[in-house]
Amino acid sequence: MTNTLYDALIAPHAKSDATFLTLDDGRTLSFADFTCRVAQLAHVLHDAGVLAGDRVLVQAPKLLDTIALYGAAVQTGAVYLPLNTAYTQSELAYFIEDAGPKVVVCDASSQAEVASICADATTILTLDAKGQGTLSKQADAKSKTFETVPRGPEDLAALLYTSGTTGRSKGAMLSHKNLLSNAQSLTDLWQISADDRLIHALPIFHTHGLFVAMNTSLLAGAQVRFMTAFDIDMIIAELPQSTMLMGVPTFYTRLLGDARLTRDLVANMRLFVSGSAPLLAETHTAFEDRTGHRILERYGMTETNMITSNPFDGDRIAGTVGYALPGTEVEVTDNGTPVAAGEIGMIEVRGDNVFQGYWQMPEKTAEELRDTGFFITGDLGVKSEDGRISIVGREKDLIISGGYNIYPKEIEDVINDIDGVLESAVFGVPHPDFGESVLASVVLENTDVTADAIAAQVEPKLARFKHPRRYMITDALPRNTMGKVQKNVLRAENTD
Ligand code: MLC
Ligand code: AMP
Repeated sequence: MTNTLYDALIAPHAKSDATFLTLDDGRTLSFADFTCRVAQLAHVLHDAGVLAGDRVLVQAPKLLDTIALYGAAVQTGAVYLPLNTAYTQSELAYFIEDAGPKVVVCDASSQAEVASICADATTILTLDAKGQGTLSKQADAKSKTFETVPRGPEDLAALLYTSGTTGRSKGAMLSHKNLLSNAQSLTDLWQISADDRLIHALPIFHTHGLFVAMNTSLLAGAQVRFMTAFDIDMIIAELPQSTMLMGVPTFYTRLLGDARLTRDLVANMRLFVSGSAPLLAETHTAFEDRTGHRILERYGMTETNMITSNPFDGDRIAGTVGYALPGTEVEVTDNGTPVAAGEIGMIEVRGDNVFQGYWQMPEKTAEELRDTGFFITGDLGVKSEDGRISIVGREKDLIISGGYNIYPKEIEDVINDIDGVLESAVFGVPHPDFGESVLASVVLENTDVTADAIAAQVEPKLARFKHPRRYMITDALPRNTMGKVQKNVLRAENTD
């Protein structure tokens, strides 16, 4: 019996004593230890009645059991659904209602609220920041072997929610083949091997930290220094004995802001990868000047996994995201028709990496995924004569702050619902640490609602990183002759 992802990522290492994970407290786990923990957690899921295709929703801190639970979900044939720990209870309620999970893993403080939302057949398990809770406790008592549930390449392995320009989050359905094919391409291209040691400081509820970082490490049998959160002191301490770092641009601007980052410190490193948001050319250049390393920038999306990468051997050009990954086609189009080299168009992508559609949203899927298999990314780009892609803008109204995607529409909907608010426009402005940050311009009805009162009503509804840093009360929003709000005017008139 086969299980596409489990057989490729976990089973081959089941008897390996080689170190896999090193945790913040200094504990190390071999690949064999990890496989045993995955099996124990798989028993917990199985005993909760999880069957192939059932969703396992996880809002938990970045811990050994959280990443082992990903493996356990794969081993039981379930669909892993990780969520940002910053999401509020009202955001969490939406995901539970939409995905209908069989198991929810959350902090004990959310348990009662989660229970009030879930269907009766859902099992709720807890996991707190110290690794304590019913999930771990139950797992400790289980057998360290589990009979893997068969799953094929087309079966779903994960459901990752991504907000949309219409305001409602959409669950991107990712199959075993989507994830494995991308991990294989990246591992080959970046020459990841059992000799590598990756500094892992990204969250594991998004594509970058979960799939790009963990799937490639598992596939290659590489070591992972698994950090609970981004911590500049820890990263500086780990650089001398590591070989790879994967980060969002904020990682690199923060490292550059630290005088301890020197050529000597990174003498053992062989690869720095950046993605999830645009890396400024000046960051790329400053990093090379300081360390001698040219950061390798790649481009991806939740729906498509990784799409392009700068070459490992060859020119890593600042301000470009490189070439289509092997097995992935990238076109730059005008309404689906490829434009000439050097012309701006919509980036579209096709390949085994492209998702299966949005969970229970066939009309949204049809809008973004063409019958030909090409996915319309919403990013605007240019392709050079030799196929190198540069991203030049976004057609979608999206703010990327520290690598987190923030859709203005979602925030505008919450602000517009407040009594006394007529309308609002949420937009991004440049920010030195996060790349972009969020501001809101608000028009009131005939009332004297204050900016503070608006902030107080937004806060419980949306995760902290989405909160506008400032609310500007204004008489009217700037509009063009078609009546469309001109966010470029708002961006030009305001700074963080
Ligand atoms: C934290 N805060 C943010 C923020 N991160 N605000 C805006 N944008 C962000 N990204 C706020 C917190 O709410 C808090 O607010 C304060 O900053 C400090 O929180 P923190 O947790 O201590 O922050 P820090 O550890 O410094 O986090 C910054 C960060 C983190 C850059 C390390 O945001 C991060 O890990 N980003 C990576 C996101 C990621 O993995 N993206 C990949 C998506 S996949 P206050 O006010 O309470 O103090 C994808 C596809 C692809 O895009 O191509 O990869
Ligand atoms: P997400 O929906 O969280 O998966 O974010 C995907 C979006 O992040 C893409 O559509 C791009 O807009 C953006 N993105 C990812 N990588 C890069 C990059 N290297 N440069 C610019 N934008 C990027």
